Amino acid sequence: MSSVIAPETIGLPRKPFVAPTKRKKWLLIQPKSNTPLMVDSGKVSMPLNLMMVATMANTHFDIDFLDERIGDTVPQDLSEYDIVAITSRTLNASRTYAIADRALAQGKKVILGGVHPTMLPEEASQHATTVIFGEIESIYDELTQDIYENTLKPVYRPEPNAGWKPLNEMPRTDFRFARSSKHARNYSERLPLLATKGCPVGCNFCCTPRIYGKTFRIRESDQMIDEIKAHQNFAGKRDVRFSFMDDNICFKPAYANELFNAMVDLGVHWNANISMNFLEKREFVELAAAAGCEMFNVGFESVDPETIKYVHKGSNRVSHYEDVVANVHKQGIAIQGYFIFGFDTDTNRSFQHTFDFIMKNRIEFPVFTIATPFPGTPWFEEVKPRLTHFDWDKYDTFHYMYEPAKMEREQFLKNFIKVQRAVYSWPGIMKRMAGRKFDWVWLVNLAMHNFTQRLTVDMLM
Ligand code: B12
Ligand code: SF4
Repeated sequence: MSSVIAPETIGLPRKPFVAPTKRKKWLLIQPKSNTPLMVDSGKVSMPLNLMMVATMANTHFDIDFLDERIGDTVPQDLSEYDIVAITSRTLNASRTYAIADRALAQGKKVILGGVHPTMLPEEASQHATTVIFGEIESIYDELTQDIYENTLKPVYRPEPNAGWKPLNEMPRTDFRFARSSKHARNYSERLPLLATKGCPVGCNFCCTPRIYGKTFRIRESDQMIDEIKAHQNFAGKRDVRFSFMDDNICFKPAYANELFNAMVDLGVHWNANISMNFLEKREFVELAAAAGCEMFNVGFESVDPETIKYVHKGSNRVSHYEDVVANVHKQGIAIQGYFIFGFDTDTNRSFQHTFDFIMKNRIEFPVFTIATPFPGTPWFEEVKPRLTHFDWDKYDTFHYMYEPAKMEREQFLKNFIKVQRAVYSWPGIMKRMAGRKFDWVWLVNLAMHNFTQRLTVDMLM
């Protein structure tokens, strides 16, 4: 489990702080979530965020890395560690806190980071020595010095004037941390990559603008190509599959053009999150296809213009949806389309409209979620008085949160199940996937068929 990698091997910049020769030891943990629904099931992707933390921290600390989602176990006895550091989203916050409390009880220093501690630092502080706001790279030097000098502060956050660290200055992620687990075969073969960070669109339900504001940072395309080639060398083949972890890969179209142009002859395949307004340009989608794009992850969110307005999603124009889909499909690129139900503007008819849109436009991989107000977002504050629970295990976007203004609970949940069963019924799959050769997108549909046919109202409560 232990993976001590010399900093020189990963080409880090000069260190401003020289740690004592006896290095302290971190246990870095990716906790599983307690939700019974399918968020952590099947093959999960390697946690890029935690690998980035490990890569950074390994310059001054020894690191043990474990991922509960793939079957690694957190030891009961933590005596060999100085620091227990855990990443957390809302859906695994309660599991995070349980591990953190155990570590604190054993006298360990506990560092919590990730989206949930960033959005709720006061809550997280009750289970931690230190909470990190946003990414570790931007506060790493100060944090390291304070750990060795035993002067840890309760919260680390970059000075507003200092800003976030340029992505180009961040070390290249070392994947040996995740690969060193004896359960590493449970990771998806699709490797995570990061080209850009941030998304200034400003949807009111999204955490990204609350953390990174209006910033949008890019990594130079040369760095990206080097990293992709290093993965190809490691795999011993050209056709490596990647998932971009970017919030919105195309926010600067000139950069996306440069990157995709540089990727054209690499022979890799990938998918990425993207705002649909960028998919309106035929040449851009053609270039993405030539660069190996096999799927775009698109947040349609709703087919109702009123709902799009309600969530402040200025990048979506419902009247353009069909053209965008046609443009993407023309290049042989599949669409993972996200659809959210349960906003106050939604009605029971929203389900039928969404079903009709998906079937007519043959969206290959529709994902349906229940509108979930994540703490720290403006929308959370708006609906807070109506929320039926603050059970973080159920903040997985598949659980009932509050009664939408125009729908009663029972009917809403029944419709939420019905639309999924219909889209993933055998006839629904055959119609949407007609003409597509058998590939991994078919396999996803078969898995979704099994999942959706098992769904019951009780599971969503
Ligand atoms: C890519 C992505 C995914 C990928 C994740 C792949 C993976 N291996 O992690 C996929 C598609 C699988 C996914 C799934 C889901 N996602 Co998602 N996802 C993202 C996205 C767009 C980027 C995350 C990312 O990897 N960024 C790049 C990394 C390098 O940056 P980072 O995560 O910020 O990590 C840095 C810091 O946070 C910090 N840090 C992180 N951990 C720690 C720990 C310590 C100790 C320290 C010191 C620092 C530290 O340092 C890191 C390195 O710089 C975010 C949006 C966002 N900006 O966070 C949403 C986001 C995280 N997802 C979200 C949601 C809701 C989901 C799903 C529930 C959706 C669904 N219905 O299926 C599932 C949950 C899956 C799960 N079990 O966690 C929400 C979470 C909200 C919340 N409060 O929890 C986000 C914030 C989007 C939103 N709506 O606001 N997601
Ligand atoms: S477009 Fe996507 S990433 Fe950007 S603010 Fe909206 S939901 Fe978040």
